[in-house]
Amino acid sequence: MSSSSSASANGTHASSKTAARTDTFSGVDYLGLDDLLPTEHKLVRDAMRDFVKRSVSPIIEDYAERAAFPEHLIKELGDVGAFGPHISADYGGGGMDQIAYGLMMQELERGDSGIRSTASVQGSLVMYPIEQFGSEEQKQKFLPKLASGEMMGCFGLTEPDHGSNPAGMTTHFREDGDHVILNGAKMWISNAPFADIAVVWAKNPEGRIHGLIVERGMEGFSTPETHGKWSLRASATGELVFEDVRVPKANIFPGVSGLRGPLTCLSSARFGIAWGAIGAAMDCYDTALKYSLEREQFGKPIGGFQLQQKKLAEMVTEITKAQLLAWRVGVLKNEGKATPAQISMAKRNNVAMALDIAREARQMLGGMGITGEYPIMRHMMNLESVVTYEGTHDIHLLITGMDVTGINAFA
Ligand code: TGC
Ligand code: FAD
Repeated sequence: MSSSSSASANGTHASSKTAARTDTFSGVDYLGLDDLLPTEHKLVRDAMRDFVKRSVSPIIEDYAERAAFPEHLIKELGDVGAFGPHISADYGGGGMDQIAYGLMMQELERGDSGIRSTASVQGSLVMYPIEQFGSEEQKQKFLPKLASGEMMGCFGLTEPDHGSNPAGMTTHFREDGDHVILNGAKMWISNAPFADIAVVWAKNPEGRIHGLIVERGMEGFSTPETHGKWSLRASATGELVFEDVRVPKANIFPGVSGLRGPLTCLSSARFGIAWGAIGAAMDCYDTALKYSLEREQFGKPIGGFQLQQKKLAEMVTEITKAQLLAWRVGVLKNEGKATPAQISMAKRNNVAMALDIAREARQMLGGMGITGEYPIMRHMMNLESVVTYEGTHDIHLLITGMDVTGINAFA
């Protein structure tokens, strides 16, 4: 159970400093979906679950309270294969399929959405575009180090005035011999404060979007940290500021231009989030279920009251539906058939499902639910970012709406 080793459901109170949790999570599989997974998927999933129990659960509440990113986890994340499991083994990636990737994101987000963010940005938004659109030289130079965690990356698409509508971006570059000169700013960028490289999307003088790899240390490039977040507190977020940054032309992706480039990366990351959100939901459900069997009021466990059972029954039902949705999109993605709109549906549904479950589970713990003795409030706050980034809940609804009607309702 995801409860504190120093607190029980019967009458103890939150300590002033959050104690390390004893994490006894063992999965949520109401419909026997494990039968759909081959042994290698289960091994990958269980290895990541062990990593989370060993290295994330004991420390994460403390880091979230202090709004600090646990940088010491980077090496271990690399060692357990969390960076680019779906990237070719030729370049240091895991060479695994999409369902293996999804299961890894599920387990990481069961630990914390911020840790999953770090891994999914690295794998889907930095390594993936380099693999898909980069030159052979870029692949050789960056991918093996990104896979091991020796080098960390971030992804700059969003700007202060262009979030849901990245096509309006104003970050731009002009040619200067064998370099380009980059100007502009990105904001809300996960991993920016410590990243060694940034995959940046910017317009050329003709207004066409291109992807560039900007390296820390290039003159005029800075990454100020964003403070004051009540969500994703254990993840480092920042800006990317470009003031006449000279970027070698060799750092531009030769293989793509236009908004299709960044949106292709987002399809990969959104798929991972559809799985990740299940992890957060499972942790909230598991915590609430166990608490409801221990906590007594009116002379019996609160899990014996119909209103509490309704919450638990609905939670496990919604988790099961989300698992099926993620699994099916994973099968389609492995076959190269998943459409961006299908991925949008899975991201939107599963994150909303997790947020609803976090809110219900929080209530089931009464006052204890607002403390860091249990993981639910942290998941709930994290999910407010997850429901916003990688396309907001409403943007994904509009993507589904456009897909079924053929009519664009964005503008
Ligand atoms: P639109 O005209 O629809 O499309 C432009 C071109 O892109 C293609 N395309 C896609 N390709 C691959 N995957 C997708 N999901 C795609 N969606 C569209 C499309 O076929 C077209 O190609 P081409 O070759 O014909 O040019 O573009 P639009 O300007 O109308 O925009 C559509 C809209 C609103 C859906 C899109 O802009 C959008 O998705 N907006 C949301 C922005 C967003 O998600 N930002 C995320 C920033 S990164 C982030 O949040 C990381 S958080 C990481 C973490 O911490 O985990
Ligand atoms: P806006 O686009 O201003 O939207 C505000 C509201 O208006 C939303 O509710 C939206 O749904 C609604 N809206 C907008 N357009 C329409 C429309 N046409 N019809 C109906 N409603 C509409 N970005 C990156 O590039 N890289 C990152 O690593 C990254 N990490 C992030 C980490 C965190 C913690 C957060 C919070 C964000 C991150 N983002 C990142 C940015 C994220 O992708 C954007 O916040 C998101 O795309 C929404 O953009 P916005 O915040 O500018 O909101």
